[in-house]
Amino acid sequence: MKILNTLAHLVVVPLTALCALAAPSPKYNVVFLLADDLRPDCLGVLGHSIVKTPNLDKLLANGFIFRNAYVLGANTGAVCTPSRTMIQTGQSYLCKNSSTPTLAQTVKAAGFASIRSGKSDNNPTKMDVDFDRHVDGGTDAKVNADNLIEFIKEHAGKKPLFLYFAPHEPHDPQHATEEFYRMYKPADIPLPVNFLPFHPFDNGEMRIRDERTLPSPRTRESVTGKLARYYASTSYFDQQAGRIIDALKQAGQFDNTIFIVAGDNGLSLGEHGLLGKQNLYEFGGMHVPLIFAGPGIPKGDSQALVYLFELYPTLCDLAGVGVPAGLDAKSLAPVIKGEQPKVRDYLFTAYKDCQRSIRDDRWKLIRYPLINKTQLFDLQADPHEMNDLADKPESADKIKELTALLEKTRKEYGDNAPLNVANPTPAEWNPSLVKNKSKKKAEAE
Ligand SMILES: [Ca+2]
Repeated sequence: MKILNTLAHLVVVPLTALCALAAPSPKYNVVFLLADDLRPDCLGVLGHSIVKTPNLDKLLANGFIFRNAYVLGANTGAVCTPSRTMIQTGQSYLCKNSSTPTLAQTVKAAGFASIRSGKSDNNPTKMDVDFDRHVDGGTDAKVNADNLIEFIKEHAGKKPLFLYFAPHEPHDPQHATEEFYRMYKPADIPLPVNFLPFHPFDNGEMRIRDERTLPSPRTRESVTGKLARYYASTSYFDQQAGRIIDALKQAGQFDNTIFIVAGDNGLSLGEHGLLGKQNLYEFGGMHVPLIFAGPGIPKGDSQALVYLFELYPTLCDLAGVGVPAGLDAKSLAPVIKGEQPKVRDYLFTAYKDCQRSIRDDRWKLIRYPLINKTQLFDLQADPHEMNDLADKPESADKIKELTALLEKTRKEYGDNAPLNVANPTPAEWNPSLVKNKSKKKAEAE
């Protein structure tokens, strides 16, 4: 009997190992908490001095923070759409052909019981059908959290869980409950250090919806009022995330869960006189929070340049289900595990055909082809981008170097928008120009 058992052991182990190689099953649950338009610093755990996010702060206290995470770009003012599509595909939005599996398909093939509940507008909803359950719509994070909590109760312990929480908060019109609105008084909220009443030149997107959610020129009252609502809505997001965390604890699943907390795009709230996500400043459309926490993830704080959509291969890596081949996105697991400091030397971002940017660890160049304008910032000395060095004679070599890198990179990504156009328009811009143009348009209509 002893010999037989030994032989059986010898036979069984290799077969199990082969099965594991063919279709690795998840080692952990994965919970993806995606806020809508969450700014890159807007959680207590990230050092924000005003916003209150106690549930996420506790969850992420020993998490791994990526300080320099960005959306690659957008071909539409609704930056949510390409961003969420890139999360689902792991491919750049400039990529023309993709035969690689979506995140939902990978999750399904790995054997997770999966659900997504969240906003359906500006979201690649067709890709959500591959989750076991997708409950779209709603403008209240509580409803989305309820859907996930019900799913946890049904499936916990039976299969590994993949939960994708994607509510509308804190996107405008900012939604919260009274307890959170009361927490933030506009008079107590400072203006951004780089606040301006209006943006000093035409970046190609001065009249879009987001820029018109407050009157222009901006005032202290209007901007701090919007910030108060934004913080209230972020705290409400936190409360609902806390309910999901509690449900996992009650189901005995918390310690076995990898959490990813992120925003789908950034947002200007008075910085440079801007309000939306249609610009490439650090507090603009592309810079987002990205934090991982859970088993096997050390506490960390990284300056590595990464893309948001890299969360797709990263979660596959961390959960042990294998990373699909052929993705533009790279797994960040080697950075998280301390095996390498970075996955990219520089980072490219794009907005429609009017803005392009490239940055490295220190320097950032933004190019506005349609008005033939370039900005250069030293992000180490000037993280709020208040001191444009482009016109300084000593910047010439750096501008030449970064422009060449930008040109090379945009071609690598298959980006067809040139860095120079034949007939650039005047850069001049001020709020009265918008009013006059709006009036003319209204008269024409
Ligand atoms: Ca968004």
